[in-house]
Amino acid sequence: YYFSLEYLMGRLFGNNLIATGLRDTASAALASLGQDFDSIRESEVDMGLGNGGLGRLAACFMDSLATLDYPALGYGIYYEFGLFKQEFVNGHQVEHPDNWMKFGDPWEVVRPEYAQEIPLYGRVENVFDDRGNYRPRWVDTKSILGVPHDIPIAGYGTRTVNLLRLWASKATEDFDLAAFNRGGYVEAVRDKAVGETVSKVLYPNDKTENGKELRLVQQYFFVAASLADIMRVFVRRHGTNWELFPDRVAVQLNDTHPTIAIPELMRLLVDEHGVDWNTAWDITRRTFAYTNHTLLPEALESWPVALLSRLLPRHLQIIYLINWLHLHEAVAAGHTDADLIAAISLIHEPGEQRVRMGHLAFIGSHAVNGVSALHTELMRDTVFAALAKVAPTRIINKTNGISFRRWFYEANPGLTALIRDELGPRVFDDPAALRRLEPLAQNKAFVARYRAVRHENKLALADILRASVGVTVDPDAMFDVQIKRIHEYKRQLLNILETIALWRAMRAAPQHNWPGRVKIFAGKAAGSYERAKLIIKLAHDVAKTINDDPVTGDRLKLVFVPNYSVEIASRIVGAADVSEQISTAGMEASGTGNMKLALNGAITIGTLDGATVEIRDHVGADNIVIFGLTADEVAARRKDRFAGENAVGPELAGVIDTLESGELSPDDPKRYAPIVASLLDHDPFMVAADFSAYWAAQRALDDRWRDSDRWWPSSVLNTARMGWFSSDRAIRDYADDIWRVPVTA
Ligand code: 26W
Repeated sequence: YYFSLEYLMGRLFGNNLIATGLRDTASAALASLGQDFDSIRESEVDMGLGNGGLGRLAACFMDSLATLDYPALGYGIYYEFGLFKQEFVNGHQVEHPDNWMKFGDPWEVVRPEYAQEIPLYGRVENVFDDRGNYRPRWVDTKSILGVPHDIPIAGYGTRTVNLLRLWASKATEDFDLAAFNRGGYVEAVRDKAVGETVSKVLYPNDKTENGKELRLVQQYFFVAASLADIMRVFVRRHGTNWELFPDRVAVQLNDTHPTIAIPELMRLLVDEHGVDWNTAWDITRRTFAYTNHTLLPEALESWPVALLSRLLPRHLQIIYLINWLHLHEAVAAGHTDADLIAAISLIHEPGEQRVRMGHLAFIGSHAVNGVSALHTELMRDTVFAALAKVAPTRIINKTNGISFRRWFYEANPGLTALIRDELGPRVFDDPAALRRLEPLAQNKAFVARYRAVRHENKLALADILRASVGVTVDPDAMFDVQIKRIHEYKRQLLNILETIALWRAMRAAPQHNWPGRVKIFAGKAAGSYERAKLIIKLAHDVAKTINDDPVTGDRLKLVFVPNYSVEIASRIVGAADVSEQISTAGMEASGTGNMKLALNGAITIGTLDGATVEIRDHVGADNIVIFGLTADEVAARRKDRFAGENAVGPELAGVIDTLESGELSPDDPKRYAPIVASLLDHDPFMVAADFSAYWAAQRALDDRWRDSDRWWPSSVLNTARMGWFSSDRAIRDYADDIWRVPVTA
């Protein structure tokens, strides 16, 4: 059972047809009816119930679980509104609600017979039974109803169809009885709407969610409904033989968002089913496993004790008892250092008391995993260093993967056909077989066909760019792509500043043999993230300035594709020549876009961060361009804060001149002063520190591009060597090492 607050599914039509082997049949059938497959496909609304990497990973994992015949269910929330739609007005991001189910959802199967009632608020009554045992009762609760909506997930080349079970919230009859009794009929009906608000909208932030009550209600709502559903099925099959529970049930927590499931399972076992505490704790820990997706301090969830005691009073008691036992166990094992004990406590003390959800997930799980080798190592050394002393073997690595069905076969039909021609259809059942492309990297005829496919994809993307942003680009130019959430640590700023530097250099030496470049950006900024929105505005100001410059002409363009989505990503990945993976080292947990682009043959320019480290190991150091500070070097600089070390090289100095001159923003010449200040002052994301290395790496990329006898074999080798990054491999690893679950079919 995969527990995730986000599933970024995209469209399901094409994917399900590929899974069932009916894509060509459907296409022919539609044609015989005078219908066009693509326009039918276009009419489906994207299911965008996620923010970014974490939500898309959940979707790829569902695909692999079904394909590999694992008996798995994904649990989550059936949000009425997915991630906001993005529009640019004058280069500023404007958000609009994503009313994706306005005309209904053709995939949903509603299961009202499995609805669950979820209690909230209330208080704990301290009751003791005849023998003096504590038998607390959670009373005076309000409740909401969870109604499951099942989305079928068809495995590829198998009869397995798993379910994504998403909960919609409804009001229960008694939710606002009080208002009703006071004679306030209209008020009562209006208040009933409160029950419906819980599943109304996905929170649009991918890093912080500062203690919003509704967010915690969402978390508890879906977790409590899902555990009750799991128990319903378990009891039907095995009765109340709870000791068997962890052998039949494995729950994977997608980040800390569903961590309240740990005290909830304890509550169900101890309070509702009379299991003794120690047995219940053993069952709970053997049931759960936790995946961490970020080490950014602002993204580590913690909930104020005061909020928990109001919303989930019994759970807070349980958390306190878990913590008390956990700390005593540590002391008994010889960990008596007071600092260590404070560091492993579930309760963050100074100031307002808060429950650290990462700590709770860690101690309530039998396995805790990172999502790339580097990230897992950093988990052990930083956020979970103290807990790792107490439980040294709990942290393991499971490097992310991607669904090849969606990100290769569906997104790049041209390349898929070419590979089927060369390697035969069996390659689709075994991504490792892509290796057999390696010798073809030296085969001129094959390389020419591989190039032709890319060219076709670039023509198609050029049409989309013309239609969506009104910019005409040269399909022979290098398509240089950075597509992901806008975040300072991902350093779109570094890429934009390099664009300015390149523009200046081209204008200074127009006769130089500059390769054509199209810088393609796409991605959303959280509505409240002002700096990210300023970076979007900068990209637009740069585009406006350079795109019409007759000196640079077709040789340099910047386009920002609006409203990034799974659908847009799948149009871009097959048309990319270059993949920008340039996060400040140590900050990107894994990245999965890096895998999609490299698999489709883009050459990565990147820092040694997240899974890019492993991509280098697989594709070979000659087929990737690495630059910049390493995670260790970044950490050392942060510690020493060596001032003056940020030598601003000539290219960056010129860029800063341009920013300060107001040339890019004549309507508001000081618009980018805050950006300049942060570059020159503390440079928190090491943009200035990495700038010259990045500039040099980009020029090295220019040299490679001019040498097509080097570029294209290297591109083919990227495709040939990315097989390991299939989510099938990742899911097999989870199943073998964490869930210990056999396949069913
Ligand atoms: C509390 C709000 C919140 C919401 C979402 C905090 C954190 C998140 C996610 C952890 C953000 C996320 O999507 N992380 C990404 O997860 C991907 C899948 O593992 C990784 O590839 C990315 O590197 C990581 O940033």
